[in-house]
Amino acid sequence: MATDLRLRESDEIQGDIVAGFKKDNVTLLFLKFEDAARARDWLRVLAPQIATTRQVADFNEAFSRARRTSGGDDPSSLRATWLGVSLTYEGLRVLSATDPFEQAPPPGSGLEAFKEGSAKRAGALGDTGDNSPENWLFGNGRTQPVHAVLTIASDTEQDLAAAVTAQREAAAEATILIIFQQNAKTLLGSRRGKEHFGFKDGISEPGIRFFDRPDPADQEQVEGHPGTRIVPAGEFVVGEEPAPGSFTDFPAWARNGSFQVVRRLAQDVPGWWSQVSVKLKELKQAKAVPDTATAEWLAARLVGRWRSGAPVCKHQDRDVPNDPKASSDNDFDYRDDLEGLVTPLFSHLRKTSPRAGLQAPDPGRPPLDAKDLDGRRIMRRGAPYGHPFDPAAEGPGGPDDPRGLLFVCYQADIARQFEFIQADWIDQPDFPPGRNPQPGKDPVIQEADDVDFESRGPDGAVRHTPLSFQQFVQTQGSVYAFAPSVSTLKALADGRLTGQAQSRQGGGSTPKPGRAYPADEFVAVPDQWRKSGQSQFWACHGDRYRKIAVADGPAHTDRTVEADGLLSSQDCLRGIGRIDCVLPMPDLRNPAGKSWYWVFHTTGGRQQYRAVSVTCGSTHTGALERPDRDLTAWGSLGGVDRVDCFLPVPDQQRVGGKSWYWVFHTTGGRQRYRLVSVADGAAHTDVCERSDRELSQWGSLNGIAAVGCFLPVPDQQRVGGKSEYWVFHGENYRRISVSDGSGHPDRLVTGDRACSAWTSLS
Ligand code: N7H
Repeated sequence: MATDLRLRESDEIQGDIVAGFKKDNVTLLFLKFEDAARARDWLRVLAPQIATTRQVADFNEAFSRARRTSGGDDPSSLRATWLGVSLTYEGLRVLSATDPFEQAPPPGSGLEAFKEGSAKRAGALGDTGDNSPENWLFGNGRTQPVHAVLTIASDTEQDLAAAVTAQREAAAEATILIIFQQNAKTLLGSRRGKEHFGFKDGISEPGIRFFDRPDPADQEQVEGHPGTRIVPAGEFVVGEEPAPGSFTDFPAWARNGSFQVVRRLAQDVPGWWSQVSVKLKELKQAKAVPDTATAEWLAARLVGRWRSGAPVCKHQDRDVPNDPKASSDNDFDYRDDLEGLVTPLFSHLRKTSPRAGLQAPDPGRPPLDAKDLDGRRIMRRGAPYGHPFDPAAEGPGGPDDPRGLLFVCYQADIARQFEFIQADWIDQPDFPPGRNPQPGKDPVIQEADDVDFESRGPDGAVRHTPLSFQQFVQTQGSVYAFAPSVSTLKALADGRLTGQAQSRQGGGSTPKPGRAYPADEFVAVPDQWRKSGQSQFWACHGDRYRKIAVADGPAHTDRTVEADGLLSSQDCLRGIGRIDCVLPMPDLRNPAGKSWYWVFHTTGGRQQYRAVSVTCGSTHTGALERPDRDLTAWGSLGGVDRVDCFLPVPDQQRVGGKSWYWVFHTTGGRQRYRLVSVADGAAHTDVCERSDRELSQWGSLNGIAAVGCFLPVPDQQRVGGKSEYWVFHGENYRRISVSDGSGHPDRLVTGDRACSAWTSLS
């Protein structure tokens, strides 16, 4: 029977929840809406840009495949920038103009936790004293409420910076305040994959039913990840099969969403390590540890894994830093170490995920099984922030330079999952329960003045050495939010909490599936470029086209000049179901009153192109000049599946008998661009001048999965050495500029807006 992996195909569930962005560079923007209507407009533009599970899962799979074939190196050509958004209870209320809960949420439920927000729950979670909300940088519940958290994640710093700029501009346009910006970044070099105390992180994550491939030999484990249990998807995605005993009475708007906890946890690295040395001395004096024990030895027991990630339960004496299998080993439990003599019961690993081997409080009963803990897992998506500690550094890297963990986790139920782990396990000295002395709190992240270090004395008896730990992790901000499905985001953009978002397509023809409505391509009407202060274009969409005009001037007012006509009504376009793109022949613009074009279209499953001409004058009569040819006849487009659009290089048109173009094409399911030239003359010889680049390398196109088409801003062509274009993608468009000269630097002029802002395209 084929494995059901339907969650991989989801265009509803946001991409960070089950697939995971897994990017080296992350920024979180904490936002406050000042004007509900404008916030909805912002969300309408944002929603189609949100990365879905399908997109992220496909990318991650392609990345892993490329990594394997290159012997373990990261494929630098595969880059992406992802967006995710979550809303607090207040944020949902502002957008929907209603209380998201028709009735008060059940006491003790995750919905109640979400409604109250983290600041109200601080006392119960150990966020007191220095950790208390009054010291927080965001989410303190009093000043500047957070309404939304925007996650921007990218493979490179440059791509991230461009995307953050674009999102900050879009927020400013919608009068949205940025309360706080939190950057995070994977540590580099030998610290890659590690958090600031120096330990490898992100190893033990749950597997998810209908997303992760089960091992054929054991359907309960993820293939290739022994020990990683597959748990019901409802533990993370509302509406999916829940873990037994879970809360299920969620409101309809929560379906396919997930609740998110975001915490800024500052880490005092030198403080924590010097404490480890002090405690080691105490243990040596008490003869509770071997004489050979080092600070690394003790630190590994506090965490449960060595720095490399190797589990202490399998490597008791020393770390194995060059053993990749050990450092990603998740195939263990604690059934043979119920007392915690190898991996202490207070270790961070056993406190946060007791696995099989948790002794039930009732001594007569056998230890709990791993599945008994389903419903208590979290999907961790955090990353370190700040420079790594360098004892010799002043400023960045120095002891006072801020650093820590940007802790992010997803779950269906904040109370049963994150809060339970934090309050009932980490912060509970009596967990695991029923022991005397009690094991104590988690000394890695909490103040733990009551830790019981167990060891076996020379006589074989278990000895107890009390230890007291100060806290070197401080909560500096916390937010509870909800990452809705794409449908709910769209509904919220229309001011509603549920239901299918209204079609934003307006009147006119029904768009064809596949390409974006409203415009597949714009073609400048040959003799109507900047005439009497306006320019005319044919806007092709689906099987139709219409004529529109765009006025010069700052407002660039647009209007429809001629209503829709069918492509098939033009003899020269007969047989074309939809136009993919059109390239005017560079040296045949208006000679003898005719202009020539190559028209690219996908018919019969393959892209082809034909040559047509259009006369100037009032009738603009078209003629077929050369019938269809296969794309393979165009040498510089070798290997391309489908050309989506051409952008003429502004200062390289008919220079030295050649014109240059950036060609945006979709090949292997992904859009990239290459540079080609076309020579003047009957043969129009073409050359590929530069091979493919990823779309993410074009800074001002950041966040766009595929460009639909470009429309030149008529009165901004080569003005002050720059040319401006409207870039249409999906249901949105943005404005960018491209400078003349080497490198052709580009810049985002105006962030995304909905295409519905164009009167002529409705
Ligand atoms: Fe933890 N650390 O460096 O010690 N964490 N954590 N965590 N944590 C884990 O197994 C760390 C925090 C969990 O399934 C590892 O992936 C630090 C909070 C869970 O066996 C390391 C901070 C919460 C696991 C760290 C911090 C959790 C886990 C080993 C704060 C929940 C999986 C790597 C600054 C409320 C356990 C790995 C399992 C693992 C560290 C915070 C939960 C090295 C420094 C607040 C569920």
